[in-house]
Amino acid sequence: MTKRDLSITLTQHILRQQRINPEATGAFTTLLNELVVAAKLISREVNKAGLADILGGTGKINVQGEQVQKLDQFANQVIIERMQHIGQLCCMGSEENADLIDIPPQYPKGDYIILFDPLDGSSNIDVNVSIGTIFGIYKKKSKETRIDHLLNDVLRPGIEQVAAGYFIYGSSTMMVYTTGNGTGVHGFTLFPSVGEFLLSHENIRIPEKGKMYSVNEGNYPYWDDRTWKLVDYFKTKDPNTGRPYSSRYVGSLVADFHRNLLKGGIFMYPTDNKNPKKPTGKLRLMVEANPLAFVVQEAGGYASDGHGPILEIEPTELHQRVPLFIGSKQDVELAEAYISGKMD
Ligand code: FDP
Repeated sequence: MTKRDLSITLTQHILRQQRINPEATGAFTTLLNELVVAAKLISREVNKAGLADILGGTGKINVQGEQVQKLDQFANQVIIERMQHIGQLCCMGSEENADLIDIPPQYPKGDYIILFDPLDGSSNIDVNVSIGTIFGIYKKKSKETRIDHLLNDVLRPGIEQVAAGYFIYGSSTMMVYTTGNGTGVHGFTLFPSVGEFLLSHENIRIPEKGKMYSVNEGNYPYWDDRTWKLVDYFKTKDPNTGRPYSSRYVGSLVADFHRNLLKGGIFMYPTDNKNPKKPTGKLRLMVEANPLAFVVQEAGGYASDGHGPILEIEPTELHQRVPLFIGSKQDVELAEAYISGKMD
């Protein structure tokens, strides 16, 4: 991270990036700007959680089999409603919706696709712990416009994203995003009194190697031998390699990821056998792993499923789950070596 220049607003920054790209039409700028408006509305609601009747569950179960919180539902609705009318999207995909979301016929369609997790870390909403919104943006390849023909345009490796990032609703609200291709990862902090995101973290670089590991160790009995060895490695004393690492686990992916991005470290959600018939990771490839993998790669880090880059996985379904190892490059490469058996 280099300098703090609080005079640059997010909108100015997006416009500057647009000017660098001679093919840019402004469509993408419109898209990001509208997403920012949605996030400001979510941030406002998150900030008054506890005062307004917005805490707790809706009583519904989502496509992931999880309790839908009121704020989850609010965030999902706000993003869909704000984004559907801008004329730049051909469809959307949300963690909360089983199928792709169509653009209503009264609005024009465009070439972009946005996939998002409206409110990540829902189990932390009621206890005032940081939560976030994660997004990845793709450009349609085909000429299809009908929703039932667009799945192939959506099920693409994360490396094909044209932008990705997240909003974190924490001690302050921040947006971190990248458009890839060496443009860098930039962070903006929402100044509530001005209502603007201002550039606070320009060109974020993740340290090559960290001092912290983040994993839910309550899952220890459900892991395999290689995962045990990996986690034990981080806990073993060896001053030459800076071990033991410190443990930090918020249980909100965005919060754990954001800390590690700024300070260095590794976040892990390995495969577990809680469902012995189908051992799997918990996190979603399209709306969680891919966007954060795109960000971390641009910041000099790495994301792996334990066998290879997250960004190269060919998805087969919208709500596919993956094991995730993400953060400082050296730490994630080491995790990959353990999980793929190179250290056996
Ligand atoms: P949550 O279930 O609270 O929405 O994406 C799901 C997620 O949170 C991540 O934000 C978080 O990192 C992880 O699950 C926490 O899962 P565990 O409670 O199993 O550790």
